Amino acid sequence: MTSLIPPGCPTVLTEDDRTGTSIETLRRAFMDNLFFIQGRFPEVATKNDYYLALAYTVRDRLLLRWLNSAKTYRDQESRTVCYLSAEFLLGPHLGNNLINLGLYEAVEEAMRQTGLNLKELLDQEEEPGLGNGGLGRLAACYMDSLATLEIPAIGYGIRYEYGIFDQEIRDGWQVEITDKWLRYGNPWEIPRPELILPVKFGGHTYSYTDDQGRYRVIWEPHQVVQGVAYDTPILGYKVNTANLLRLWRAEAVESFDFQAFNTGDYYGAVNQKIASENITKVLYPNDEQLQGKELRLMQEYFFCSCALQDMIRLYKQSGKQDLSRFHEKFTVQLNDTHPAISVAELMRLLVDEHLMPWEQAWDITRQTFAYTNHTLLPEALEKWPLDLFGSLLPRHLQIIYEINRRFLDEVRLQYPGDNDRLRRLSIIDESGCRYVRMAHLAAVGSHAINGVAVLHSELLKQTVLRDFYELTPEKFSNKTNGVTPRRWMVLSNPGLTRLITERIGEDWVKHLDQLRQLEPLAADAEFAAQWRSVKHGNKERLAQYIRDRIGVTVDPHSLFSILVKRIHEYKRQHLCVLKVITLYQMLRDQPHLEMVPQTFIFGGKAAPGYYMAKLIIKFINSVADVINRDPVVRDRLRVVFLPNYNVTLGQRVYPAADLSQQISTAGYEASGTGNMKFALNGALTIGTLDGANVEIREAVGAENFFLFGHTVEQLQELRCNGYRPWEFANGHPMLKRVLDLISSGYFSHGDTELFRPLVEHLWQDDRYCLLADYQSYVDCYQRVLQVYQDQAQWAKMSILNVARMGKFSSDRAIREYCQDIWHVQPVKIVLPATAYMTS
Ligand code: B1H
Repeated sequence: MTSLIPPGCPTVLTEDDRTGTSIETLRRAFMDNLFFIQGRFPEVATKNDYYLALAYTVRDRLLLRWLNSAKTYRDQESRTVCYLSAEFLLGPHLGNNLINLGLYEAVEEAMRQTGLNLKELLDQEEEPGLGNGGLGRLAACYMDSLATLEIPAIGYGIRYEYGIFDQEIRDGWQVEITDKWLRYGNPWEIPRPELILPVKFGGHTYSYTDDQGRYRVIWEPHQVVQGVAYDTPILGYKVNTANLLRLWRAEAVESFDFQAFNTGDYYGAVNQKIASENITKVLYPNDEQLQGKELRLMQEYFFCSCALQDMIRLYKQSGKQDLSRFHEKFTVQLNDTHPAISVAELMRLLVDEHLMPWEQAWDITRQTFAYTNHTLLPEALEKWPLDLFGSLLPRHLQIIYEINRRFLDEVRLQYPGDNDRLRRLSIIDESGCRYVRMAHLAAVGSHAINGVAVLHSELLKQTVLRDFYELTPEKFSNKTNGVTPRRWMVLSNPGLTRLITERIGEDWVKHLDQLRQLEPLAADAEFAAQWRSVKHGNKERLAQYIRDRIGVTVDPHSLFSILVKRIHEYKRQHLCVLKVITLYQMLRDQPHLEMVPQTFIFGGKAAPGYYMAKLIIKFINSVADVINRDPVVRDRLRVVFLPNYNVTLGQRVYPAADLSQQISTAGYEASGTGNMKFALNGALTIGTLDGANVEIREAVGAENFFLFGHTVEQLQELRCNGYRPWEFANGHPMLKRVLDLISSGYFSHGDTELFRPLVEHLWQDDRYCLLADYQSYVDCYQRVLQVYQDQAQWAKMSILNVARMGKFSSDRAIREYCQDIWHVQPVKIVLPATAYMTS
């Protein structure tokens, strides 16, 4: 057993205020922190003071586990997973840490005894929005599962000063507000001002032969910045493992350049400082759209260099000087290509700075890295213009050329004379302007490559990485995404959690497959009634939130049909709006038509520079305005756009959904993870055969899933024959009426211009085939409404969905990564019997 307590040190056995978990101790510790950390007494304390006092109370309990984990890993020299990601979309910490510590109820009671309401304190926390959407949230779910499975792991990323912008809606349009998440301080991170690493940019290289006859390259940078580590503990569920999330902030090397000051260039020195700090100032808000900005490349290189230098530092701490076993200590996962520059950086560190022979360094590098691809969208595939790349990272460009030269030599051996193939495989794109293709760098430099759902992994092999697949098929595998049931069920849906646990015990939280024990209960009328009542309660709470937030009243008895995710044309939020307008037309045509009352709820952010996406938001809001005002349809149809969709709002929304809309064009959504969160909370899905929808449908049974739309193959055929969207529009009277109504200015106060770009694009080009899928979507929706009228049947399907969704736990996904790619084992963390020491 490891202990932080030096042998022979006297210890106290009483429950300590920093580690104890009784209600009384928690209450005392909380007051202590209010006094001595916040410097407040109750009469003047604000809610935020109370929140921080509680956060520090919880943090102490985390730190105990974290320090023991760190010490154990160090003592045992544990093999460690490093998850490199430009985004970690964590969501609020407090509630999650209480769940994972098993202290939620105790703290709730301690707060009650203090006259406070835990829920209100939870609401105080500003979520760290250090990600755009699914990719960043996946990294957060994986950190939770790694800790829960007791796998030694470090998450490396960027401590953006401003995360994803806050969205406001003004006159129906999105307005972006800077996310000042650090404004009131961040109690969950521990700055490590002494842990700083230099990162070089620009300048030039020169080479020479050293006195031992070795060819050496020196990189003389134009600029050096320093990375400062900020550490956040990530605790597993009801285990003592707390792993490390280490985020880097950029600083000027000297906060005050005395030399410049003395020579009179004060402002030059100030500018230098600002330029350095700009690197980690703000998250690029472009989900799936490469920006090609120099600062973005600087961000990527900055955090990768810090991460790799840090790993080498940790490796050497264990007394080993020679880096020949680096890949045995660490396995590094590249979360998409954003950290792909790591391949060249590790080569540089090994070859240039640690004087390792190229071949050996390349061996280690390839055995260290594995690469996850998250998208097939051409506009998201990272490539950097050669001159930009070379001026920022001159040494890396040389290294990439050398990697490429050796790689293409191997390809030549396997495919003599096949120059086309060489061109397609090359890390350098030479067609027109020359680029570095980051996906190729990642693929060449990794021993494993995976997609994030079965369909996506197959398409990856057939399209974007086809030539790589032909070259090294053994590297490829699929790892279907998953989500953590701790945040996405236990924390966000306490009612459902209680109901499930009453029936099947609590093991399902860690072994989600056990939800299957609910299957027989699908036929149990009493259970179904309880199930429905939990859902209804959740819908009432969301309805209340909607009323408070945007002043729209929605009926919790209506069908809640929800579409929340980033706004993107391929995700087809506007297809759903076409459907809404169709329903509206029907109700206008037949004012007394009996129809299931429905509430359509939308939410999501658009990239600030993505015009169409912003227009779609305006479109949703404009349609909502007209419909919600129309007395003819008002009690049967409501449309709501919830501003500022983020993790916190997701936690309110998923538990309240009846219907989950997963309606992307087949072949475009790599996996999706919202689809899993909805289904795990008892929503039924209407969806296309895209991403993980395919596997969700297989798991829950085709009869419990509302399928519509063209398949990937059918779309391919449609396009091969020349897709003519106008034929679909003209061939469907209802669809044509809907499009004409929009064009007439009906939803834009008579303005016929406003939505013209949207409608014209659909008529003429319709890249994402909305019109081709419209009929099938509308028909499918009719089936949804039919089933919904039979509430017993709906409840049964909902229970079966949850019972069969166990596969989509991130624990399952992480187990697969551990077995097939990382080859790591769990390490048990044992807390010392006495948690604290006295002198
Ligand atoms: C996903 C991204 C992404 N795929 C570039 N790609 C970004 C690409 O800032 N950028 O430059 C940011 C994000 N995000 C998503 O990953 C997929 O669209 C989802 O289908 C998938 O579920 C998720 C996690 O695998």
